Amino acid sequence: MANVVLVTGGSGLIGKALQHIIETEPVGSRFGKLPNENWIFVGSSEADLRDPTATLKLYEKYKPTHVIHLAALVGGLFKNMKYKLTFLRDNMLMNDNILHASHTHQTTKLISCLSTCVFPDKVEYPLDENKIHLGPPHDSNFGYAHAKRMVDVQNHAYNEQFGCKFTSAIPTNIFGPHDNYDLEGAHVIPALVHRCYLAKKNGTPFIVAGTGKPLRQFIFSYDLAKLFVWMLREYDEIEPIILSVGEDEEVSIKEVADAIVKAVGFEGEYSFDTTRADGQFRKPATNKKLIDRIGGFQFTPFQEALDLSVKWFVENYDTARTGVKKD
Ligand code: NAP
Ligand code: GFB
Repeated sequence: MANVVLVTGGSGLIGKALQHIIETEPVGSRFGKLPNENWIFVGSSEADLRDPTATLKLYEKYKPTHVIHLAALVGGLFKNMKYKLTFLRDNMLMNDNILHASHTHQTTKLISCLSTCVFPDKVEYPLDENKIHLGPPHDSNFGYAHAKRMVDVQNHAYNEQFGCKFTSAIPTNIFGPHDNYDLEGAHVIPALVHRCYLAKKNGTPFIVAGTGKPLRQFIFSYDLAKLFVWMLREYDEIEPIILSVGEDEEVSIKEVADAIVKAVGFEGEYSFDTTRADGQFRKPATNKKLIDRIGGFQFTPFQEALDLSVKWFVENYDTARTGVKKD
C-alpha cells in the first residue's frame, strides 16, 4: 500500500519548498519522492486546523500514514510582539488538533515544526536539543514559543502513553521563494527585501528596524526541505532535532541588510530606525546532532540563496504575499 504523506502548511514558505524538492530531486534519491509515496500539500482553505472537526475530516479524507505539520500562525518580531495571545491560542489549537487526529487515525509518523525561539532567553550558548525547557523564552514571542514548546511535551506524552512516533524539528530563521513578504508582519529577510525593492523602484529611503546589531542563523528553505525529507525517512527519535547551519554562521542584521542591498541592486544609502525593537540579541544553535545523524550536508551559501530568493520575489511580485493590494 502507498504511503500518504500529508503536509500541513503546504501553501507556505516551507511547504512550497518541500513541494519543490519532492518534484525536482530524482525519484528514489535520498531527498526525492519514493515510488510508493503520495504527497499531499494542504493550506488553510482546505481545513482550518484550529477546528477539531475540520482537522479530523482532513484525516478522514486523505488517511495519511505520515504527516509533516508545518501549519502555524507565523510572523516576524513585530507581529509576535503585537498578537501574543493569538499566537499562543491559534498555535496551541492547531497543534493539539493535529496530534490528536494523528493519534486517532494511527498515523505512523508525525513531524511537527518548532523554532529556535522556543529556547530560554537566558541559557548557556550554544542552544542544543536538551535546553528547551530550562527557563522562560524571550518576552517578544512568549505566546508563540510556549505554544511550540508544548508540542515537545505532548510528543513525549503521546509516546509514553500510546507509543506514538511523534517528533519535532527545530529550524532557525528561514527564508526563500514563496515567503511572506508583508512589510510589517514578516520576518526580517522578506520584510527588508520588500522594503529595499520599493526603495529602489520609488526612489524612497530604505529603513532597517532596530540597531542592526542582533545576530541570527538563517537556513535556506530548499535546504530545510531536504532535511525534512531526511527526517521523514531516517530520523526515528521522539526527541527534537535542530535543523540549522553551523554555529559559526551567525550574521548580524546589518550584514543581512548589506546582502539584500547587493541582491536587489539598490544604490542609495540606508539607515536604522533605532526607536524600533531589536528583539532577542542572539540565539545561536548547534547543528552537531544533525550532522552526526545525517553524516554531512551541503548548505547553500547565504548570498547565493538570498540572490535566488530576491530574484523569485522580483519575478513574482504580482502574486507574492506582500500584504499590499495590487490591481
Ligand atoms: P508561512 O509561510 O506563514 O505559512 C504558514 C502556513 O500555515 C500556510 O500554509 C498557511 O495556510 C497555514 N496556516 C496558517 N493558519 C492556518 C490554519 N488556521 N489552518 C490551517 N493552516 C493554516 O509559514 P512558514 O514560514 O512556512 O512556517 C512553517 C513552519 O515553520 C511553522 O510551523 C513555523 O512556526 C515554522 N518556522 C518558521 C520559521 C521562519 O523563519 N519562517 C522559523 C522557524 C520555524 P494559508 O497560507 O493557506 O492560509
Ligand atoms: O525575522 P525576525 O523578525 O525574527 O528578525 P526573530 C528580527 C530582527 O531583525 C530584529 C530586525 O533584530 C529586528 O530589529 N529587523 C530589521 C526587522 N528590520 C526588520 C523588519 O523590517 N522586519 C522584521 N521582522 N525585523 C522571530 C520570532 O524572531 O523569528 C518568531 O518573533 C519566530 O517567534 C521567528 O521564531 C523565526 O528571530 O527576531
